[in-house]
Amino acid sequence: YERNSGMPFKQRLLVVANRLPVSAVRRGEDSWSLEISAGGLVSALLGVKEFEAKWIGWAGVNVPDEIGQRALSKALAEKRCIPVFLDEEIVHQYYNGYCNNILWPLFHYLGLPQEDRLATTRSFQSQFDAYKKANQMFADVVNEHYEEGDVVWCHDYHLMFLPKCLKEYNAKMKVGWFLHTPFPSSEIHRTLPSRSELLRSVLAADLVGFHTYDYARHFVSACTRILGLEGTPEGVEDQGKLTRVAAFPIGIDSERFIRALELPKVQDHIKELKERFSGRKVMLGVDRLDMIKGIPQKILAFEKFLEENTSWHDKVVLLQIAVPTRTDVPEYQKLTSQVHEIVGRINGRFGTLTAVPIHHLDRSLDFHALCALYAVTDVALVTSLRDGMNLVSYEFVACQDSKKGVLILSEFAGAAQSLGAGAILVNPWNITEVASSIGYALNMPAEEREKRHHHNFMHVTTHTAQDWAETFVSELNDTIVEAQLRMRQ
Ligand code: ADQ
Repeated sequence: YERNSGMPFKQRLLVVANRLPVSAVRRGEDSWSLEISAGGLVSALLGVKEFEAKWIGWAGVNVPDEIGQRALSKALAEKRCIPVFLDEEIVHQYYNGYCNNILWPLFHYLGLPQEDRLATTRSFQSQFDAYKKANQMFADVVNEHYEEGDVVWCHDYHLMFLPKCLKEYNAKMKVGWFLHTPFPSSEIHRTLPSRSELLRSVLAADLVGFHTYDYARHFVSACTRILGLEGTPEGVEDQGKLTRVAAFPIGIDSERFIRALELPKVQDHIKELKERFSGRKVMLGVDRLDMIKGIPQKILAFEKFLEENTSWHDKVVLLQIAVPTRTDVPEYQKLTSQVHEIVGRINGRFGTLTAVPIHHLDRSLDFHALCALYAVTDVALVTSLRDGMNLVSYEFVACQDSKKGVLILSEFAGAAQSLGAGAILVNPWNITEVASSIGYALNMPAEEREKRHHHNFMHVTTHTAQDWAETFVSELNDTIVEAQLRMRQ
């Protein structure tokens, strides 16, 4: 590490997230091939020069044998990653069960699972036990690799129990926790059977961060109403111990997108797309195929727009790119068929022999193709029913500096709080309102488009992912210093 190499000292940062930022494929008994998957968090931390970051998380594969585990750990070490090995049963109960079937829908206001309520209630406790067990396994690995002075940054709803486990190992460990989803109103959180235990575990952290002030406020209210603790302007206080709670809105590595647009490969894609859709305005949706993204509602609003605006029929196309996720879960399979059915109906109704109004792709696009799509888009449609932030809206803005397209954005995405002045904000449940916003966006005069775009572009390029990570970690360091000063007083 830097501290032994004579180079300037860099603080070590242990980033703990459910998934490591790599995909691992086993090639033989003791050989693995790894590919870095550049999500938002990875690019945020790649840009942070002040810290020496290491990742701790699950590699996404079951490795039951010791030879395989040793080989994978060795290969991952070269990418500064440390694996947590989870067996299939734990993954089923902790990840598929408690995280994705209970916390994810609840935090997005979709409630606890409705179907087979009694079975859910019965399996709830075993899933929560597995959740705690998995979090303890993460804590064991963190503790094994921790060195005094390290900052430990825990991420997301998968690891709400982790701060408590870490502090039990070492009360002096600097622990921060950040939630990437919304934190719901305390009235929603209180329906969760394990509501108090989870809140108390998170409160063991020194700093707790959310994308928006609303989420932070909901969290503080949950602690005051459910746990009876005191909320202060800084956070939550429990018997003299303060947990700092604050908003840290994430951003993107905007430079990476802006630079990509100059690449010949991306320029070629742009040219092809422009030819393909010449004479038509392009509308774009890019989402994981998840209930929270409001894809059926978006497509129904587009249908209403077509119904009411016959003159636009062959002059506009909606490209909806939806990456399938959690494909083994019945609700997600149902959503896929529902979206296919609606798209088929609308294309049947409004298509001609030569053109269809909606191109729906069930797949992920590579980074360069995605940048090109963002660049040729006239109107982006982000209609999440709830979304912690929504980085697609930021990526679209970053790629639009020549076109100055319009962003239609759900008021229930965290991004509405930062891009609200430039975007057209909509209630995604109100299909009539979204349909008329589509019309407004398509007809918007150039001057208004430029003004709106300028506002958003300034925000996206000055509130980057790197700023986000640096602000969180330096706030965590300050929080610890302030706590030490308070103790001495
Ligand atoms: P997500 O729910 O995954 O993230 P989002 O913030 O939009 O949502 O990020 C998705 C990422 O995946 C973007 O970088 C986007 O480019 C990429 N992506 C999406 N669809 C794609 C496709 N079809 N092809 C290629 N790439 C695609 C969670 C929370 C969000 C929060 C982030 C970060 O749900 O609210 O903003 O974490 O905190």
